[in-house]
Amino acid sequence: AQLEVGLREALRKQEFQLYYQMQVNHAGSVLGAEVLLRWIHPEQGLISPLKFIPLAEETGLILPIGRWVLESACQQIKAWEKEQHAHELQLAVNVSGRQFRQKDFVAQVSEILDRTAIDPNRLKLELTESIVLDDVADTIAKMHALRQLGVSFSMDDFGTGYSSLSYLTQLPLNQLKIDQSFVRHIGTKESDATIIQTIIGMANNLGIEVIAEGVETQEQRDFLEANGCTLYQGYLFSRPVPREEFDALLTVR
Ligand code: G
Ligand code: G
Ligand code: MN
Ligand code: NA
Repeated sequence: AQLEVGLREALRKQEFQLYYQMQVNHAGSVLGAEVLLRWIHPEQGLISPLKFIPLAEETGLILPIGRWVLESACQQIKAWEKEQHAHELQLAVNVSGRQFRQKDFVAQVSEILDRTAIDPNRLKLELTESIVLDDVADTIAKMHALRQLGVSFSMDDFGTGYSSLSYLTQLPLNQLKIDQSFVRHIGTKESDATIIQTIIGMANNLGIEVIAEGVETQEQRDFLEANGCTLYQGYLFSRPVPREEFDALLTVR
């Protein structure tokens, strides 16, 4: 309850901050970043989204929070454009189920894109399998409408859900994101290596990109590259960092 009271006030008090975790290609070039929400609580310090996102979902606070994340990410894209700095970077934003199911979700995104006047191709939305499966027809309709606007999609945590291959081919996806639980076991668990190879094969057959998350070691990265996955995200490259640090990392690279 204490946490809920704080969460209600957090937007108004500007206690949320966006962190950015770079996504790189095989050559190490930064192609974009995943946007990860952080709550800097005045007394408790940094609170993980693992703790407050479920509460935000339950209470419906995820709606204004999710909207703020989208808007802030688009403003960041605009800022990079203006600074002639990193103007080609794509930002991937996590979308929650309740947020995506809103009747006017497409209109909200459209309005934010208009207001911030960014190139919609710079925005990618991450959906999970459970969001998709919750209402496949609604998901497909919304994805098509958003794709019309120029927005792209990544399937987050891929391989952990109840993926049915039949719905996958119906979704206008741009990318599959291999879940870090599989990446973690590269070199130690043969079955996870097989799952990774299968996901990469599926992405190739669907004609879409595949990115691996949670890449922590050179060995994992090399295994992924050897198997045809050339996009990576993980601590090997960078932890999620605040905007200033992210800008500094870009400059160094
Ligand atoms: O960095 P990490 O601890 O950031 O994130 C923990 C979980 O919180 C992940 O599952 C991530 O997808 C989720 N998450 C992080 N930021 C957001 C956000 O802005 N919106 C939603 N819905 N989930 C987020
Ligand atoms: O559920 P989602 O995939 O959106 O969440 C991404 C989560 O993974 C975030 O909590 C982020 O901080 C975390 N993360 C990103 N890279 C790594 C990594 O290399 N190792 C570990 N253990 N976690 C990571
Ligand atoms: Mn994600
Ligand atoms: Na994920």
